[in-house]
Parts: sequence; structure tokens; C-alpha cells
Amino acid sequence: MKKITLLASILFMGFASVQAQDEEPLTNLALNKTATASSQFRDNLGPSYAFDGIANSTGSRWSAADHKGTGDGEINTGENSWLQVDLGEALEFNKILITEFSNKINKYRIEVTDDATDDLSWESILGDVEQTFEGIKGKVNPWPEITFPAVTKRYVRLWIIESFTFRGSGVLDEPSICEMEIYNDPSLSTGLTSTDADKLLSLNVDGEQLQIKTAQAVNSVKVIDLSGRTVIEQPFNSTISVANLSSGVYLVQLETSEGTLITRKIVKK
Ligand SMILES: [Ca+2]
Repeated sequence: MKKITLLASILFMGFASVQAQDEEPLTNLALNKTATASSQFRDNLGPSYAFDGIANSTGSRWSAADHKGTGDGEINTGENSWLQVDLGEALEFNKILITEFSNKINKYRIEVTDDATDDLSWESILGDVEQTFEGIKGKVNPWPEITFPAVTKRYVRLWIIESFTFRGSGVLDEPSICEMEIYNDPSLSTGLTSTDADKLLSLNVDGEQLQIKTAQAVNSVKVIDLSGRTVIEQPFNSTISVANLSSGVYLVQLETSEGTLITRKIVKK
């Protein structure tokens, strides 16, 4: 009996070491780094608990704000709260894993900067993201993996744009993040093709405005009509006026900082 156990142990160890050789564990760049937040519910639910390496415990989490409100009838839903981590230096990363208590957040964005004191310097990595999965109330819920072309920045923050006021039985919970892990995953960053870049782009004509969302650094924007004439040419801006264009189909061409051209079709109504 002992022999079998020993053999099993050796086999298991052998298997484990092969696994370790094949897959280097990724380093969580945010682990135990300096955390701050817009607010916190209680002393034992401060921002550092979202970066302590304990992802699956309801007891180790940051809670955005006191959901019971200020006592004057105001209820704080935790919307427009933020959770920030200082990586210590500018580090490259392309993946964020988040676990949330009770899954209240239904719209968020991830922002990065090298100067946390300059409000205008924060850049959104993926624009405003709708949270579509349904989590379980009172449990730790892992979000779908958040991946994007690698960025190199020092500060990262999760901005909570919208959260549910009531869920399930009508009990109100404040938004609460159990853990936010930040990784540079080499399996994601190899060879970003123009097709991949194209997928990351969202172009939306909203009335007289062309809204551009992209995870890539873009230098310039061209709008070309179907006869091949350039009708707009300017440095990149996430909002571009198309008020002067007549109704019809146009091509929008973005030149990335790497020189890649991304072309998409839009319709001006
Ligand atoms: Ca935690």
C-alpha cells in the first residue's frame, strides 16, 4: 500500500515538474502594490484588500462606499467610484483579472497613466465596457478575462461607471472588488496583426460626431469618400465632427503609431 502511495507521489511530482517547465506561472504585477480608492465602506474593506493575492474570499475585498447612504436619504450606489493601484514603475501588461463580490457592476472602464496626479492624463484602455455576465449574489464572481494590446504604464485604475442599485431579493450591496490582478501574458502579446488591431476598434457615427474607440496608439485619421477623395484629415481625436459631410458611405483610415493602417467603413445618415 505504501509502495503504491510512494509511486503515485513520484509520478505526481514528475508530472508537476513537467507542468512547471511548460508553463511559467505569470507574475501578478499588482500584488501587494500601493492601493488607493475614491472611497471605502469600512476599515476592513479598504483598497489594499483588492491587491493582497486573496481572490476568492468574501472577507478580503475593497468595498466602494457605504450603501446605506449618508443618513439624509441619499443612497450611494458606488457609481463613479474608482480603485487604483500604483505598480511602482511603468510596467508592461496586457491582461487584467477581476473577482467581484455579488457582481453589482454593470459598466466599467480600465484607465492607465504615468502621472496619477494629473486627472487629464488618464487614458481608457478599452473604452466603456458593458458587463454582460450574471454573477451570483453573496459569492465571489470572476469576471471574464480582460485582455488588450500591451500597454506600459505605472498606475492602473478600475472606474465603476454603473452598478445595480438592487439585485435579487432587493438587498442593496455596494460594489466590491475581491481582487484585481494585472499580468503581462506573453501568449497574448505575440504578433498583433492588423486584423487583430481592426477587431479592437469601434467606430460609431452618433449624429454629427464620429466616435472612435481603439486600444492602439493612433497618430492620424483620414475620412475618404467612395470616389477616393479625402474629405477629413487630422491628428487623432476620439471624437471627430462629421457635420460637414453629406449622407453616405465613407472609409475611415487610422494610422497607428506603428505605421499600420486600419480602415473601416462608416455610414453618415
Ligand atoms: Ca483580496
